Amino acid sequence: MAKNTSLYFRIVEGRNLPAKDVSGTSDPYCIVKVDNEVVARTATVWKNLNPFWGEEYTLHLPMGFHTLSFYVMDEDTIGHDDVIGKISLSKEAIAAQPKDMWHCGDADMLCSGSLLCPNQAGAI
Ligand SMILES: [Ca+2]
Repeated sequence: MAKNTSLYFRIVEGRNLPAKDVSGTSDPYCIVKVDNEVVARTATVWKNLNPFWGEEYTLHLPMGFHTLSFYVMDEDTIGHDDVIGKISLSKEAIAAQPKDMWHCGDADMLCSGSLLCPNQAGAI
């Protein structure tokens, strides 16, 4: 059986996001990608530049994954959604430097996470 790594994290909130709509606001949500696969999506907070998501996830990651990426997106009812900010973290970076806040381009995004390996004691 293949070894898996579990990642627990919370996507808490965004702060002072840039406005992407002509109305002077944005409709932010987050997506999470492992390599190029979307594995999680938060709810959209409509017309809010300081959105609170407060969502928790536990992902089962293949041992061979390379990067975990967070995107803050602006949902649009017409046309393509815009990217507000993005951050990519390597497996090594997540293991070595657990952070309370990850900066996403222009956006401050408050997340916390820990990478857990079930075959070892505690977090790696
Ligand atoms: Ca929008």
